[in-house]
Amino acid sequence: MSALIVIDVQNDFCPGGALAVAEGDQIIEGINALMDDSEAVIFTQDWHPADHGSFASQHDGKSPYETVEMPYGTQVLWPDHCVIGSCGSAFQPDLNLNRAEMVIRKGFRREIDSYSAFFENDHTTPTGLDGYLRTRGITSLTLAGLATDFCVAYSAIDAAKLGFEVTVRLDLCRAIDLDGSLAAAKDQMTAAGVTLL
Ligand code: VGL
Ligand code: ZN
Repeated sequence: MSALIVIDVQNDFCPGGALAVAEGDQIIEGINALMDDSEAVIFTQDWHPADHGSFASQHDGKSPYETVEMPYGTQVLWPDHCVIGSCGSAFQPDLNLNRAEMVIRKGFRREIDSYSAFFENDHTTPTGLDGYLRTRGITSLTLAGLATDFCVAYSAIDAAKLGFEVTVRLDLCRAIDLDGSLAAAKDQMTAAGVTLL
């Protein structure tokens, strides 16, 4: 059985949002259409407390897109985004939510960020999605959403490492692309055995 995983198609990642991804809204029609061909549909939602450690605002003297060392490694600092319950954290209103069988929220612990739908950024703390998919007999995944080079890539690589057959629909993703991060993410996904379409 296969599933479509729609990654973080939220207001803050779309034009006008706090961490807007260029053309982030232009993938939504295609994602809605792809749901019609999908056996199961799962959404992820970036979901941060207002004092989340990935926010530059929580680090004196730091600006967005600088980095800090966290106990789990280097962390990019972001503008405040996807604050729990805010309008920015809501799904972009054009996204069809009717097919959502599961919404997995991530990044809700103040002290750790979570790009991947499977593990937080320590690569150890599970979100529970692996168990959910296995329990449902889902072995093949198609990923689409935002952002290609962060949450989509981290999710795709973790999924491939966990043994899922993974395809990323690059035409239905858009990237942040900090310092060549899109090219690096594509190389890492390919190396992990992810099919890029
Ligand atoms: C994301 C940066 C911070 C993403 C989430 O969805 O790719 N990027 N939080
Ligand atoms: Zn985030």
